[in-house]
Amino acid sequence: MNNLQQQDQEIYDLIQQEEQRQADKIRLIASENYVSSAVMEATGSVFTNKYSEGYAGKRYYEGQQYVDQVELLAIQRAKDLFGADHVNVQPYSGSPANLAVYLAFIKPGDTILGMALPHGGHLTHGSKVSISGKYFNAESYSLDQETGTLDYDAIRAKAKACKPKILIAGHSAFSRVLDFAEFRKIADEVNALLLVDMAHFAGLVAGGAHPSPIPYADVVTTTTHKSLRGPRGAMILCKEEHAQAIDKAVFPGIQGGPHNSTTAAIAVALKEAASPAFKEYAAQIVANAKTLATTLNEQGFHLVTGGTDNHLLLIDLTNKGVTGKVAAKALDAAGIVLNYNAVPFDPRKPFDPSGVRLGTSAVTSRGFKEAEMVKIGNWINAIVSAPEDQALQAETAQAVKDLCAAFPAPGLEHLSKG
Ligand code: DSN
Repeated sequence: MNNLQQQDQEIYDLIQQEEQRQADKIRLIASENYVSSAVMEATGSVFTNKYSEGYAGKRYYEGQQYVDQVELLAIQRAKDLFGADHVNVQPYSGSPANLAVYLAFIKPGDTILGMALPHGGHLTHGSKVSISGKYFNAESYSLDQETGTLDYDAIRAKAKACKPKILIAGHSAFSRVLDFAEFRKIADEVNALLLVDMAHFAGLVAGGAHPSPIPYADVVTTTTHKSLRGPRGAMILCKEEHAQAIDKAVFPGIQGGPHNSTTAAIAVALKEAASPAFKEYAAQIVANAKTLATTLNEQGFHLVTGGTDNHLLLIDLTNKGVTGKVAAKALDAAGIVLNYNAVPFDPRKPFDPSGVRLGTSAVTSRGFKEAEMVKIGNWINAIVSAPEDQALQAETAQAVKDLCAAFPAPGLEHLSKG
């Protein structure tokens, strides 16, 4: 980054510091990852200079000889990887992708039904503070208070009562596999379109470590940067009959020109995700999450749903006498980065909730396996048990740094040589 350093020392320095932070910390934010150097290079390529409103072969600007090829490659790779009829790779991220689905199929005031935000759903699935809850009649289903899991009979009853035009399955803080066949049945019973938002677990689906929603859903949205390990972007995958409606909704419905450098990087990530190594990666993400869950269970932590089937864990810290925010800040000081998170039926406010959320996609990318998960679980227990102990935090941060040095993160190998 010689040019950047010469031109803008401040931003250069901040990038160096962020690189070092990502190299030295145990990153457990469930929606984050480390992209490969190849994905990073495509993200920073000259395709950032190009405008391309429209779709391959039907653009509103000339000079698309190479952009069209990039976009078609990304689309073909996504279709092959997920077995989808049609794919749109242009959404800027997950929120515009979901908004495009609403624009394609419903009108303001129509009813949508999704998982409640405090129960693990996403803002864009109908939260009252998001456009999805302001422009549409957003109804929600909750988790069962006893088990912390989904009660499909209750979802069915809710759907029959509110008759949604779109039934949404998907989450950003739920640690179990969804029963897509059951969601399909419910959608059919109430004549709703089934939208699955697989943003969190797309990488697991790609690697065969999670059931695929593609055979069941009318439309599937996903970001590309979480477990799928690509650049910040999104895709919409759908049945052929919905292709035109989806494409029109993305452009010109809510977006202008696609971010072509992102499209190039999505194509690279999809090629990586089709490799045998990615299958191993996806399986290891789940194995790591299960080991971390077991370690934390043994230390008396209360995991919502009792454990995990995917990359994610949600811990209710109430029995530990610590709030999510206090725990998250203490852990960050100890080199373990995660986010505080509401738990189902949380009596506390979202900005200072009772829980924390953890995910294993990023640490698995740097090669951590079960043994490292046990260490992490033990460190989390020690820090959460004494959140004011700054000496312990400093000592743990050094131990975390030493461990990270032995497992160079993709793209940051030059910083982790122990
Ligand atoms: N903000 C993302 C997450 O952390 O899950 C979802 O969009």
